[in-house]
Amino acid sequence: MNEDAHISIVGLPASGKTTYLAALWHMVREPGANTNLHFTSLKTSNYEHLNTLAKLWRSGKIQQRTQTSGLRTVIMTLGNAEGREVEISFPDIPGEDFSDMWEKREVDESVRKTLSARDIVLIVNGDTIKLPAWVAERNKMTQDAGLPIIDNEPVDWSPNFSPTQVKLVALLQFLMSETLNVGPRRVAILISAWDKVEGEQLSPTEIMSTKLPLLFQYLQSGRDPWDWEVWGVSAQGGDYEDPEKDQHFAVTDALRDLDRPSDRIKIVRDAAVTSDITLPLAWLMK
Ligand SMILES: Nc1nc2c(ncn2[C@@H]2O[C@H](COP(=O)(O)OP(=O)(O)OP(=O)(O)O)[C@@H](O)[C@H]2O)c(=O)[nH]1
Ligand SMILES: [Mg+2]
Repeated sequence: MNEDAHISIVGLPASGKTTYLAALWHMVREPGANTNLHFTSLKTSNYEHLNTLAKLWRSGKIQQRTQTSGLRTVIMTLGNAEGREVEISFPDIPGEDFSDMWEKREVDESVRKTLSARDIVLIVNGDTIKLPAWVAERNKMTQDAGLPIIDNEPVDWSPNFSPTQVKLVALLQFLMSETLNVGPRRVAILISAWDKVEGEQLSPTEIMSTKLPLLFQYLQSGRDPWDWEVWGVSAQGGDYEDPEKDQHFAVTDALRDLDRPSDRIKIVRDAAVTSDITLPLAWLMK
């Protein structure tokens, strides 16, 4: 195996990492599914854990938050038609560890190892992008709407209040830093929950340039030598129900009614739409 072919999946809390894994695991094993990459072997983790994730995904239930570290890192090997293989790590760390890295400037040994894989999939939840908010702008909107401006108590600033794109750029800069010293790298940016943003009729690149302009400009300027590409990814096809809240959505029913669960998946790159969830991984292998 080409020892360079190693991909890590990273993303902030609730960005969609576990959901992507669940859908990927289902799809690379679904009989008759037509994917660029096929399943070869599991290096770490057990089938039972992955099957539980995929079962939840098929039944239209959201995944539990990834709580603890160190128990269930998944390392999966996928292969392409030319017989090349790639090792993909889904580090078993909650998204908070990625935020902490930036907020506290701390990175523990297992995370460091994960981040040293040359190729990265960075998942960004398109539905929960935290935009920069200006108090003056908010006050003007309130005023324009004819509402009284309420003087709220000042709140102490915390790094956690920062816009999503600030955290992501800091994360990518860290990945390029001398601390890791990996050299030129490739990153596939997946804007997840694409079903929630596709109504805006913008391409994934356009969503990135309008909602995450700092991230877009950082990558486009070539300040750090990233080879990058953006996809819109709907790993669910729509909202799933939270089993803890006893929810029932018509949209989830419609998704469950599809003949093949993989038909829920949508992978968008420019104008091209497919259900092959392995495409961004195949691009990273090129
Ligand atoms: N509508 C929609 N929601 C999605 C999609 N993918 C993920 N989500 C939602 O995004 C939320 C977070 O998904 P997870 O997969 O648990 O995210 P995570 O990155 O593993 O989160 P942590 O483990 O907590 O860091 C859940 O509520 C998902 O249902 C999608 O394709 N469509
Ligand atoms: Mg998770």
